[in-house]
Amino acid sequence: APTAPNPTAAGSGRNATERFAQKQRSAAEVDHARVSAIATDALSALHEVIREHQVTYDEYDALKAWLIRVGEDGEWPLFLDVWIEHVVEEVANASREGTTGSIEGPYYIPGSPEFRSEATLPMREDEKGTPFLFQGTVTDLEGEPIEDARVELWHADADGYYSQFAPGIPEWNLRGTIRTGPDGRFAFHTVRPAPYQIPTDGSCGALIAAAGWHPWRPAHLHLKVSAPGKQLITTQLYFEGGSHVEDDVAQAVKPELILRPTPAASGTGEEVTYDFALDPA
Ligand code: MBD
Ligand code: FE
Repeated sequence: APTAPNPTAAGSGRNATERFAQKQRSAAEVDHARVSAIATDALSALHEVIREHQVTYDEYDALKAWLIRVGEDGEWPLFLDVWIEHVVEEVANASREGTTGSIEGPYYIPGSPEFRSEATLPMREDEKGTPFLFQGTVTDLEGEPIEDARVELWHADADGYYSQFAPGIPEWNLRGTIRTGPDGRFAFHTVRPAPYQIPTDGSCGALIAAAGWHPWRPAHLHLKVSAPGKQLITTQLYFEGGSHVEDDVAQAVKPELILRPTPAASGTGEEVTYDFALDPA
């Protein structure tokens, strides 16, 4: 069973590591030539950095200690998704014509509560944050609406915490799945998330502090959108003018992914429309 969530780096890190281990299927067949080519080039790149910067034994030992600590903190999913995943995503989605993708990050949980067409995300009675209506249409590349598309949405709360990775938050808080109706439309009633801060008390936080970087991701929505016969797209959406939209620590912001919400027609909070176009499978 997953460890009880806890706000420390080791707490959320351990949960992310356990979640990843659960979703990871048994290893695929090994292509020795490809492993050799990639591993050789990765190691050569690192050797070149050592020469370029004249890395010392003290620095080499600091690296060893830090790598050991990343594992102890369970922060490998966080480290990889913050500093590496954006390039994997760039390569994976280079030839798509539909909606732009972005990284998944470490806090996705499959199987969130399902709704049809329009729903309020599971949230606490006194959930903090600006009420926010996020709606749109799922289409194919020709703009034809897709019925029964799945739109999965998960995001941090107004304090920047994710359910199942921080303590005291109901299990499916701010996580939900909508199946589109015949018109391809979906509408989520939620609240605006806060920016996300990488835990400062763990190994990733230690790297950030030692390098003099900042630990922030801009406020964001995470999405997975899919339909039969179409490619699933994983992406994120951001808010125009929000802090760190220009300098996301995870380098996962793209111009097409920035929302411009307006005051809601209902008179409470804000709303925005964003449409998704799915590539054929
Ligand atoms: C997040 O919320 C996130 O989306 C990513 C990519 C990395 C760390 C925290
Ligand atoms: Fe996130």
